[in-house]
Amino acid sequence: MPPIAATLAPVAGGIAPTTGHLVDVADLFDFTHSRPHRPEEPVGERRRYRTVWISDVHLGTRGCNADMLIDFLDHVDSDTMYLVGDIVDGWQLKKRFYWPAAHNDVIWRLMKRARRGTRMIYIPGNHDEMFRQFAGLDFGGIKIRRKAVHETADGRRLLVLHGDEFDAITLSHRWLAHVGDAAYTALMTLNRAVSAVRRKFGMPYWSLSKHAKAKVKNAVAFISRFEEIVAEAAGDRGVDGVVCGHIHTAEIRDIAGVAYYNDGDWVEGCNALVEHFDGTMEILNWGDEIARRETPTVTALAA
Ligand SMILES: [Mn+2]
Repeated sequence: MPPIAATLAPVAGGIAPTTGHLVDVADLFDFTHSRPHRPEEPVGERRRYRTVWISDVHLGTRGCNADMLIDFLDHVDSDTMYLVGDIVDGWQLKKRFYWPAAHNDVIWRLMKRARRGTRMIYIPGNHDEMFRQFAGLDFGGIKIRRKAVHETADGRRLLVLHGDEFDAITLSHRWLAHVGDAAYTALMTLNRAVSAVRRKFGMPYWSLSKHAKAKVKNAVAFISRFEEIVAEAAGDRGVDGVVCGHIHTAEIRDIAGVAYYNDGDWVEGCNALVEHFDGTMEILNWGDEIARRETPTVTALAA
């Protein structure tokens, strides 16, 4: 597998033909002439927001719910979009190369968005830290930054960052982060098995890991400690709030006068954080949205 940075070099010869399930990384960065493997869904009018934040997509891992994210991107549009880190999982890709066509399709849609005129800001996280070296640069219309300050429609200033900056404080030992990572990967495998069985029986998407995590006292303590530390750091910088990802737990919470927002993830929750045109913030749960769309209404049943 070539190092990720090597794939940034422009590729001569256009689109590499795709064979089988995995695709050539080469055609990842040629978006001018390429088409997605799954065509964009022709939705009449995309739902529009002022701002959308997503993070922790973990492309390059089996845990990534790329199909649900593709569905989200085909139904939702915004003036500004922040990619708040861990979009590509370089850690996992280094161990084992995994890149199905759907993962290319996600990147294709993000690049397309930038070309359509959406203001795109990408803040790499710890799993895609190899892109941090490009902070300050623009890449296909996507601005790569270490952090950003977003001004809401109602005039509040929000610090936007991934959140791994606080691992040193929230996790007393660095190796714990790696043990946590291994345990997490194992849990995700189990999560996929449960999801597959549920799909077979026509049951809606339900995250085992999300529910397991909520039941574990330590995880709950870790999450609230993380939220408090991030909010406190944002307060010290004089902003009104903070938007982050990293812990895969979507949340909107006031912490001592600082607005804490976490946009969740696309491994367990399939969440996005959105800002309406009046500055109101909301967490979207895309699994619920799909279920609602696919459930026949009472009137349709009566007809
Ligand atoms: Mn992270």
